[in-house]
Formats: sequence, C-alpha cells, structure tokens
Amino acid sequence: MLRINPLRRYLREGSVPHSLCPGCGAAQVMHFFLCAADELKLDFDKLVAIGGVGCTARIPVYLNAEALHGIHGRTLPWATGIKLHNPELKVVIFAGDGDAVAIGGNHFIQAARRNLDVTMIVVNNLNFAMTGGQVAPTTLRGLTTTTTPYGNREQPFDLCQLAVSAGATFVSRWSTRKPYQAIKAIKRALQHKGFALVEIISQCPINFGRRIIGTADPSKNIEWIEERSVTIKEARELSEEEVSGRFTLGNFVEKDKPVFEGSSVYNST
Ligand SMILES: Cc1ncc(C[n+]2csc(CCOP(=O)(O)OP(=O)(O)O)c2C)c(N)n1
Repeated sequence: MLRINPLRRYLREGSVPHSLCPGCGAAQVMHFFLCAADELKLDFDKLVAIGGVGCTARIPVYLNAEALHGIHGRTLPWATGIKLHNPELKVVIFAGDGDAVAIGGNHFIQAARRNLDVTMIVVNNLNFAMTGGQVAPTTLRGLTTTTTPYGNREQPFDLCQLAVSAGATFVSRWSTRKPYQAIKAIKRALQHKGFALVEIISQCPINFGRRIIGTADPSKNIEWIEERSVTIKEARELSEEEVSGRFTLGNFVEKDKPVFEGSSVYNST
C-alpha cells in the first residue's frame, strides 16, 4: 500500500521543480519546520514564508502558503512591511547564511534591534552554495574555497552572538545532526513574540563538501560538523581558543521585549 507522508499536505500541489542536491541539509530543515508547524497546528492560511535568493531561499516556494521568493538579502525589509501592515500574519524567513548576514547583514542587525516579530530560520552551510562554493562571512578560518584558494583568512561571524548583541529575543543554534532539538527550537521560535532566530548548521555535500572538505558523501559532511560541535555547557569548560572554529549548540536567549509592529510604530511620538 502506498503511504503518503502526512506532512505532504503542507507542500504546494502540482509540479514545483526542486533544485536541492542529494543530501542537502536545506531539505532536512524544511522537514524540521514542517514537523514543528504540524505539532503546533500552525494555520498555513495566515503564514507568509519568505526567501531571498539561494538554495535555502527556495524553501518558501515548496510550501502551501503565501510565499515570497525575491531578492538576495532582502527578506527582512519585506517581512517588516508585511508585519507593519498586518501583524496577524505569521512571517517565517528561510535564509542561507549569505542571504542573512552577507548581503543581508545590515537588515539582520536592524531587525534584531527592533525586535521585529518574525521567525528567521538560517540554514548555515558555511558557504555560498547556489553560486558554487564561494567564501561566506560564516566560512571557518583556513578553509580553501573557490574564492580563497590560499585559505580563508577572515574571522567568521557567530550569527547567534551577533543576533543576541543586536537585540534578538529568541536565539538558538542546532545542526542537522540534532533533529529533535532543532524541531523543538523551531517550535519555540514560532511561539515566540519577537525576533526569533534559529540557526541550523547544515551539510552542503556538493559545494561545501565536494569542493571544500573533499567529500560529497552527506553522512561524512554531517560527521564533519558533529566533530566540530559542542553544547553551550561543554563550551563553558573550554578556553576561547578551543571554542573558536567550533559550533556551539543550544538556546542562547529567550526573553520578552516590546516588538516593532503596527500600532506600536504608528502610535509612538
Ligand atoms: C543582489 C544579488 N547579489 C548576488 C546574487 C548572487 N547570488 C545568488 S545566491 C548567492 C549566495 C547564496 O548563498 P546563501 O545565501 O548562503 O544561500 P545557499 O545557496 O548557501 O543556501 C549569491 C551571492 C544575487 N542573486 N542577487
């Protein structure tokens, strides 16, 4: 008997061609989101999913909800307009690390500072995947990419620390190797009022894996991430030097603060 995945109903009907490579973590993260949304019985009629440009940014296109697939790095200006116009809508952004903090970096810190009421799910695959594995502001020091043939000399951004210091009110980081924790974090983010960031460190077997760490095997790519991951608790026992170049996983912040939305903006002065 053919069994249909019950989450299938959240996907757009008809033939939306997908562009994800075999073993891509963005598909896993979409699945995590659907699990979280299903558990919360999220109303897809009131959902607006936004992506910029990139592999991850295609996720909204596959969802059976209002979707915006637009300009690289410009997800948050759209989200701001939508939330100011209609605060009733649930706005969820799916962004690659480049979309979020390279070209979109200034929007990211301003939206976090304002505590815009959106959920931002960043699939951090540590490179510009869609365009062929270039260095990103998240690429670890020393890695050889298509644009850093002698090794990346730059210090990568820590997205979560950036969001916390800018003023985000829910901030969590997991990896594709930690599905239950990731789903739980996405659930909490969706329930949170304010700027909620969930960063998922993700494998990208074809561009990051094949070109940067020398293997396109998805499981080896996931292991590569796992070997570099520590929990917040473990990180507390390590020196700054030992933590650098690793991914600290856990929930960093969850707090209440006034949000930037409709009446709060128009009634102030
Ligand atoms: C305004 C603009 N600048 C640059 C590009 C080229 N571009 C397309 S996708 C991309 C990077 C994608 O990387 P990321 O956002 O990390 O997403 P991923 O593909 O890794 O999921 C770039 C630079 C573009 N489409 N538009």
